Amino acid sequence: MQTLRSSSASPFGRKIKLALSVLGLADKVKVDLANTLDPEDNLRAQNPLGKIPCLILEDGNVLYDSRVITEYLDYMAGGEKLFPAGAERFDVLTQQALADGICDAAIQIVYESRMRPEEKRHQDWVDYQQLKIDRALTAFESNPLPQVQHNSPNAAQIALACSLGYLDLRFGGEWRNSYPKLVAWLEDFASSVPAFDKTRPE
Ligand SMILES: N[C@@H](CCC(=O)N[C@@H](CS)C(=O)NCC(=O)O)C(=O)O
Repeated sequence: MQTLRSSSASPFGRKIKLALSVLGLADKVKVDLANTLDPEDNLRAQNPLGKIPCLILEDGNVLYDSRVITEYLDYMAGGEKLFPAGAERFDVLTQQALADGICDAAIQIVYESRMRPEEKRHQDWVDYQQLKIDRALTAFESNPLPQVQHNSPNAAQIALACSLGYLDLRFGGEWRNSYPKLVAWLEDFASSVPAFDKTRPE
């Protein structure tokens, strides 16, 4: 049995849970909750960066980060399920990077208030990160990803759904006021991919 180190709220971990579900691999992996802030958690021995998700294989080898794990799961499922073949693959990889970048920036904003005492917080830095999110959402709004057919999203669609879900979780879904096409896209994603609702953070 393989082990996924993750948390309930991690959007990057959620990507892996979705990938496992749509690829039919969920019963091959158990989830072991990780606490990234706890120095006693052996996560830091598994991934020196101390980040989740990471996947512990049966032979003890450890894979991280979420993009590497996604590639690995696609390989385990026979390939070309989450990434298309040929030149199109690079479009999906780039869209995946843009979608993940939304979460990278959102997490910086969350950590600014979680990790720093109030007097050390830097609003310019928060604004700088927020603009990354705004530009990425604008790009997806004006050039929407295709809708998902029959529970078979690609890696970029999974990443975008998880990033939007994280914005809902941490920022009260404020993005919904400005990006109507993305709101409709996410609704459609949720109805095509049952694991999206099942992996909603508590
Ligand atoms: N690029 C990484 C990002 C992972 C990431 O930032 N994970 C967060 C939780 S969602 C984390 O582990 N944060 C703890 C830390 O940065 O120390 C991936 O795609 O897996």
